[in-house]
Amino acid sequence: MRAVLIHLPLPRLINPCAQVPIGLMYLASIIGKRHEVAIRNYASKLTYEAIADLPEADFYGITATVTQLPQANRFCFLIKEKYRHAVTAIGGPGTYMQEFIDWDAVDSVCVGEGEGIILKMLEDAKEGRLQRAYCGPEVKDLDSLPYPNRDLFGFDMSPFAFSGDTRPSSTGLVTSRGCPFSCDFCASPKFGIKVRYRSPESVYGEVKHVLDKYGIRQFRVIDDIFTLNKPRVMRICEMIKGLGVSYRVMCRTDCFDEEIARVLQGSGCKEVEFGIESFDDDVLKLLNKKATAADNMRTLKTAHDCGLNSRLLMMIRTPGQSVRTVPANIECLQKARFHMVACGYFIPIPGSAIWRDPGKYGIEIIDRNIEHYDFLPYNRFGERPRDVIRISGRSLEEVNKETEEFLGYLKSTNKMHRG
Ligand code: B12
Repeated sequence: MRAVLIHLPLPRLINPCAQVPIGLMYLASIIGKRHEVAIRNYASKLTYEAIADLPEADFYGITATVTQLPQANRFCFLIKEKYRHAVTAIGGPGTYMQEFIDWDAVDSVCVGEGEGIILKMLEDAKEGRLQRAYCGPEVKDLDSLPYPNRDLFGFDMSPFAFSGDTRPSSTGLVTSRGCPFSCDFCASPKFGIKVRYRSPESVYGEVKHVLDKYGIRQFRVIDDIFTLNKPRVMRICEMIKGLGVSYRVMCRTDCFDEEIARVLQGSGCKEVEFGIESFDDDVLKLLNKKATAADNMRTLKTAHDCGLNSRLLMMIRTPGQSVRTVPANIECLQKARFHMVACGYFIPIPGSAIWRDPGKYGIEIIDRNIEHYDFLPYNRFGERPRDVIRISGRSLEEVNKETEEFLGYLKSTNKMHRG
């Protein structure tokens, strides 16, 4: 079988090549043992360019988040237009919402992790008995997986260079999978919260392999919460600290302390992305974030004092936003020490608790067409996302005004990251 795995065009992103899909690289390692496999990175291509480039194959696998599903549907349709006998499949976090799949264009979906099921899908496709949906079992022992295939894809731009250095000089690294928290704005609880860890030895082995084989020294650790298990993080940092690598991680502000910060910094970590969301405790509580504004402030100070840059991930227009929210956010940001802030529009992610029961969160979903859902306040075309929710008791005008005020403030800090 010849399989082609596809990373879709991301035409709205300003830096479409900032991150590569490591899930596809894992799948390529598995498929490559038995079949021919290629990965196509169309992140910075337009759809017609991607289709023109697409080689002939027996099986096309696309990775998609939920908001990419309409685009993935259309892409499958275009694949079938070009190669009439092509088999198309979609995987990734989007597949939990199968009501958005266009079954005229998509032959199959994989829900869950692909490594344990992809060979069966290919086998079934070969025998002409492909099922509509497959359930990919959770990989229990992450150390048993081969390293993601980096030969077929290449590298990301530097995780620290949003000022225009787009040279491919870094790679993603997954050291754990899953998240034990259940924030009500996230769909992850729907697709499994069981956390699994790789051993520090296995992580060290992959970092060393990337260094030795490719000479790449920059990493973007894409675990949901890298710092979740403190002893393990300490051990990983201890092991990699002599390797001369630099890296960025993601975590929560209530899973962080000074000891972790010092060890991260000493082992080459340059930047931590914190899921701040808001500095308004009413908002954090309603979103079931668990962390508080005080956690946010304390942790930003700790990171700064320990020599780590902080990248803040925030949301505006969330359920619970009141007249106090934007002033509270601005006041805290004025006091906090941070390096960069990325602020997204809240959207009710299909599958999340808020999507299922918006009334409980004091909002009305006024548009359930996910083609209109966009997180980015600044995309490549300078457009603002559409209004898709209404906060009870608040007019769209006042919320839009607050949004402009907040985005205007962020812009004035010169620390705003724009996608
Ligand atoms: C890197 C990343 C990106 C990168 C690359 C995306 C990609 N396709 O990999 C970029 C920057 C492009 C990106 C963008 C977005 N992202 Co993102 N991203 C991530 C992140 C941090 C890591 C993804 C990853 O590599 N995971 C590790 C690998 C091993 O897992 P995986 O990708 O899920 O792949 C496995 C399975 O899903 C499956 N699988 C995946 N694809 C396929 C394909 C086939 C054919 C098969 C059989 C199986 C299969 O097998 C893989 C191996 O087990 C995740 C969070 C996370 N920790 O997963 C969020 C995440 C995927 N992103 C998310 C979101 C919301 C977005 C955006 C919509 C946000 C935005 N601001 O617009 C955009 C979408 C693009 C757009 N707007 O145009 C959500 C998705 C939620 C959802 N319900 O869909 C996540 C889960 C974060 C979160 N919890 O909110 N993202």
